[in-house]
Amino acid sequence: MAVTDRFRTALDRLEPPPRAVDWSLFAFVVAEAVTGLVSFTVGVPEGWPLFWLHRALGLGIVALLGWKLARVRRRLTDPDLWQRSTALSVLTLVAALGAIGTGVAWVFGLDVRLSYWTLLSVHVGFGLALVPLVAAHAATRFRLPRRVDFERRRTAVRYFALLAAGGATYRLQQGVNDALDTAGADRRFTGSQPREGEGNGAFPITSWVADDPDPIDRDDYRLTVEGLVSDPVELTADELGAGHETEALLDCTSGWYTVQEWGGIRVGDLLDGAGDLDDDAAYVRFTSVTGYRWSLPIGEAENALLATHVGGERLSHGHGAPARLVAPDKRGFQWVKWVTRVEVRSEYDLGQWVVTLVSGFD
Ligand SMILES: Nc1nc2c(c(=O)[nH]1)N[C@H]1C(S)=C(S)[C@@H](COP(=O)(O)O)O[C@H]1N2
Ligand SMILES: [Mo]
Repeated sequence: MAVTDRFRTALDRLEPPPRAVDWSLFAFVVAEAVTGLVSFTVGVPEGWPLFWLHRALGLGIVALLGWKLARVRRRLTDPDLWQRSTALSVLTLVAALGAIGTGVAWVFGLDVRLSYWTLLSVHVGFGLALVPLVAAHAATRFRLPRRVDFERRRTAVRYFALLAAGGATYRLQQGVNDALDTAGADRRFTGSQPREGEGNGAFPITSWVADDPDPIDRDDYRLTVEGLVSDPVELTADELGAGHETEALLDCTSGWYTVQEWGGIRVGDLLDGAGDLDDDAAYVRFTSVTGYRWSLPIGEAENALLATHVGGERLSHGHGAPARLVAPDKRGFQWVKWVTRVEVRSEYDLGQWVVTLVSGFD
C-alpha cells in the first residue's frame, strides 16, 4: 500500500460517528478557548503542557472539521439545499478557518504586524468569535448526543490517538521550522518570539487594550505606598532612583518576548520604607495613573521591581515612565506601567481582570 493510502486508512479508523464529530467539534472549540485564555496567565516553563494541549486540540479540530466537511459538503455547494441556517454555518466555518489558518501561520513564524496587533492577536479574535458562533450553529441543528455515539470501546482510544497525532504533528513542525530556520524556530514555550537588543528601542510599546495616558511630568509625579502599612509614604520620581538592577524576561501575550536589564527599587525595600506590615497583609496592588492595576502575593511582590530604567536608559513614556512594575515569571500584561500607587491589601483583587480590559476607555 502506498504511504498516502495507509495514512488515509489510519485516518478513517479514527473517524468518530457523525454526531460524535459534531459534539466533539463543539467541545474542542470550547476547550481551545479555555486553554488559550488560561495560557495567557502562564509565565513559568512548568506550564508547558497547557500550550501543547492547545496545539493538539487545534490539530484535532482540523481532523474533525475535515470529516465534517466531507460529510456536509453538499449542503454548502448545492443551492437547492440552502436553508436559513446555512449563512450561520458558513460564518462559523469562516471563523474556524480563520482561527486555524492564523494559528498555523503563527506557528510557522509568519510575522505580520499592524501597529501592535500581531497575527496572534488576530488568532485570538477569530477564536473568541468562534465560540458563540459554534454554540449558535449547534443550537440550530441541535441533536442530543447519544450514548451509542460515544459508547464504543474504541472511543477513548480514538480521541487519545487524535490528540497524540496532533502533538506529533506539532513536533514534526518544530523540526521543519528548525531545518528551514524560519522565524518560528526561535520561540519560547509560550510560543513568543524574541525581540533582541537593549533599552527602550529594543521592544515594542504594548498596551493591552486602550490604555494611552499623556506623558507624566516628572516634577508632578508622586508614588504613594499605602494600605496595610504603619507609615504610608509619598515618593517623588527622584526618590525612586535606580538602586537595584535585575535581568528579567517580559513575555507579552501578543507573542513576543525580550530579556532586559531593569533598574529601579525592589518592592520589598519600598515597603520597608513604609514601616511595619499589618498581620493581614497578603497582596500588594500596583495601580497605574490610568486605573489599570494588578496585584501580586506579598512574597512575590517583595522580589518584584518598580523599574525606572531599562538597559541603562531612563524608561521612556511608552514603556511606563516614571515607574513600571517588573514582575519576573508573570506575563507582560501583569507588568503595570505608569504606577502611581502601591497598596498593601488583605484580599485578592478579582476586579483587576475586568479593569485591565476596560481601563483607558472613557
Ligand atoms: N497601565 C498599563 N500597563 C500595562 C499595559 C497597559 O495597557 N496599561 N499593558 C501591559 C502589557 S499587555 C504588556 S505586554 C506590557 C508591555 O510593556 P511595554 O509596553 O513596555 O513593552 O505592559 C503591560 N502594562
Ligand atoms: Mo501584552
